[in-house]
Amino acid sequence: MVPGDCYMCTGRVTPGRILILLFCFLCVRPVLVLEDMRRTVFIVGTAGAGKTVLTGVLKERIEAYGPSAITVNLDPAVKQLPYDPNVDVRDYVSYDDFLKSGLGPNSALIAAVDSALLHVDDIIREIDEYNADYVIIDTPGQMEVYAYRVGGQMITRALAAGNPSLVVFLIDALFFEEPLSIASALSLASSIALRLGLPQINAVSKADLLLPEVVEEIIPRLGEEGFLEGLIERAEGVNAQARLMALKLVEAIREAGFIGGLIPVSSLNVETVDALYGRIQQVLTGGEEPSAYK
Ligand SMILES: Nc1nc2c(ncn2[C@@H]2O[C@H](COP(=O)(O)OP(=O)(O)O)[C@@H](O)[C@H]2O)c(=O)[nH]1
Ligand SMILES: [Mg+2]
Repeated sequence: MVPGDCYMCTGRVTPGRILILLFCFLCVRPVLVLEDMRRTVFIVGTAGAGKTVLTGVLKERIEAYGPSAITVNLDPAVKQLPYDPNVDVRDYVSYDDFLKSGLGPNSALIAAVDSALLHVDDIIREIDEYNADYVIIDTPGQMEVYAYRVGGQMITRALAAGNPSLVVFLIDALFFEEPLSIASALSLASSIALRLGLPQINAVSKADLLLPEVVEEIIPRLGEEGFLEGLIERAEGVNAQARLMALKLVEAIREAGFIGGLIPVSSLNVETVDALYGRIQQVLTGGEEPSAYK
């Protein structure tokens, strides 16, 4: 029996798996057994984009399909959460203590997020103990404090190390009110991809607030060469300099392959969250069936 013929030890190597050398008890030869490992999903986006609400809903939807999922709150300043986090940065750092020490709200937040880095080993140990299939990470409300500071970048690297990870970047539905805002949202999304250096799914959050034509005609066509450019060229009330800048920006983002593939998500509509989960599976398993767990 040649390796691969045996039904016990046939398997493909995918990024979502680790390899363990064992002996197959049927064909009695060393084989690689494929074992699923945890997958980490960072939810990132501008303040108020819906990260926290989506974190809780995504966990529920993943579990509805069978895999186990845990949530990690990385926002030291949040007062109330709509989900019960399995791991909570507030157990390690106190935003209020930084405020009491005399720092202003922004400086206290920066200090709290940066000092979370000192506890990243404890956070990882807690995550490990759950042995969950999915780890969903809710990042601080103000994206710049997390994604654009070295502390947040290092925390991301530490939490992503050794397991398939991706970023879900939430573009608030508000950006879809006019074409120049869409261009600026896409540039924000690409700058996050540069900062965090992980595979990224760009989602338009609060999709329930989008006009039907945005969901049906604009979002699906953004990947088409010239489509967003046409919207920008026809946009009213825009000065020539801003229009030119938006067009140049779109050209650069398109060349970088970063336009298109946006997925509309509403935490109020489980079908859209399921579609996001399907996309997450696709990206993390290197193109396997999105519905592998169904
Ligand atoms: N309409 C609508 N509102 C949402 C949705 N997701 C979140 N929100 C609201 O947007 C606000 C900010 O949400 P939150 O998750 O705290 O945003 P975060 O700052 O990105 O964590 C809250 O008032 C939520 O109730 C959504 O899918 N649709
Ligand atoms: Mg939040």
